[in-house]
Amino acid sequence: TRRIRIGGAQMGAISRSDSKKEIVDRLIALLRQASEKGCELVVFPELALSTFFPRWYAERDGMDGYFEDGMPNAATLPLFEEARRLGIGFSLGYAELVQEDGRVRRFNTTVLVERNGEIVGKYRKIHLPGHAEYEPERSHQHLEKRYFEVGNTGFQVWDAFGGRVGMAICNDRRWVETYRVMGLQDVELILIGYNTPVADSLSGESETLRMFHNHLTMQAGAYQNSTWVVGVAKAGVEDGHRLMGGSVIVAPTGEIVAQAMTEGDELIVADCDLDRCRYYKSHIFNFAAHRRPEFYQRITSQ
Ligand code: CDT
Repeated sequence: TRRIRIGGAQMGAISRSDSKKEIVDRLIALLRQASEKGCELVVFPELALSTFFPRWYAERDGMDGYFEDGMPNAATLPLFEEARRLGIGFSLGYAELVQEDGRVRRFNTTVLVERNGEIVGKYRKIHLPGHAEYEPERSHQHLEKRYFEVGNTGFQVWDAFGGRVGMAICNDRRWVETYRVMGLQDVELILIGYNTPVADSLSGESETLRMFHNHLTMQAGAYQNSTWVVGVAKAGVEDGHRLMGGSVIVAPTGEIVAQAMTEGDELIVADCDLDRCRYYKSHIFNFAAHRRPEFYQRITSQ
């Protein structure tokens, strides 16, 4: 078997006034807890180094203070060094500011760091939810389309941690294509961080229904592609705005094997045998034998 013990490091709220040092110290505390529990890989949330700033309207460059212009940088180096010392890998979501193609670009990004401290993968969020301009009819703004560009990395899969590892970010988890594009690359473990408001002022959906959708999408993605999925929240009340918890580790059967119970900093742990992906990949979801892509053209042509 290829068993890897994984920690999902759910974070509680980060408020606007929290310093980068305070935030990184919390990440390091979760990392040490994971190390004590024998984890080899820790999954941190989306935008784990700041409050969920897209809830506020400002100039497009007005949130640049929340962005990282290098990874690791001075603020996050202690996390990278501690992880290497402990021999634990991790994935970390953050707002990325980069000079690329001769201009400043901003992405909602996550990196995959191996146990030796090296960054082995980078993913930039593709499905950006919300809107680009202030919308007065909403009680909660969600301005990701204002502050981020659509990611340009595609959905890649890396050989890491003894398996095939992919990443996605928050709203990506609701889209079947996210999982299938990685499934077609034989993915065995998908790492997802999220920041999801408990309330949607337009739909009026209940908290229970929104949590159901959170789990439904990750469980279906795991089962239909025969892969482990680790979904980790930044949760709790950030400057008066409540984000859902419900972080989970999902087996290739679609079953939840670990789940967070709080909306604070909380580590969930599971032993994930990557060989458990094999059964469905070679039977009911044997893509080579059973897929009919000649009937799927609409998916990429429109
Ligand atoms: N961060 C993120 O992508 N959140 C979205 C909220 C959508 S409501 C506009 C999500 O899909 O969870």
